[in-house]
Amino acid sequence: MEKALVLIKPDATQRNLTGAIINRLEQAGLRLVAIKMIHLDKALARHHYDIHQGKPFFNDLIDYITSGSTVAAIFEGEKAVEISRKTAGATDPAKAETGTIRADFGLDVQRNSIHASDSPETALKEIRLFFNENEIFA
Ligand code: 3AN
Repeated sequence: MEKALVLIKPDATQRNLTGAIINRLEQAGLRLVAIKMIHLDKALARHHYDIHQGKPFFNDLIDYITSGSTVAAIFEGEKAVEISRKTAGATDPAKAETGTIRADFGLDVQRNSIHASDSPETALKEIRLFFNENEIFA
């Protein structure tokens, strides 16, 4: 069964949207198999967003994602990656389809409420970064 890593970002945890976001992913047919609330440190944030190193928004992105609490979760299901990204919507909330998490809850391209793994391979790497084996339920 495929797994996807989801991060409910500080803009969403601060606005009490954690439950609503989890609910949308569950309603999309995915099953929650791991969850924790953390405060990312800069090293973990830089590692997670490694592919954006050198981009103009990188430092702001690191400051933002380390600015408050984040909920890290793993959702499982057939096509979990595709379904979680579809439920999340486009990166820019202004361009995201109505009814998606980012369209409904996102504030701007940085504070877009959710991260969802972009491929099954990335998901495995991201899951290893945020979770130990014994924190993941079958
Ligand atoms: P997605 O999360 O939709 O896969 P990515 O991987 O392109 O999007 O971007 C990762 C994160 O970097 C985004 N969720 C957003 O917070 C931030 N980001 C991407 N593009 C921009 C941008 N042009 N300006 C500011 N932040 C950005």
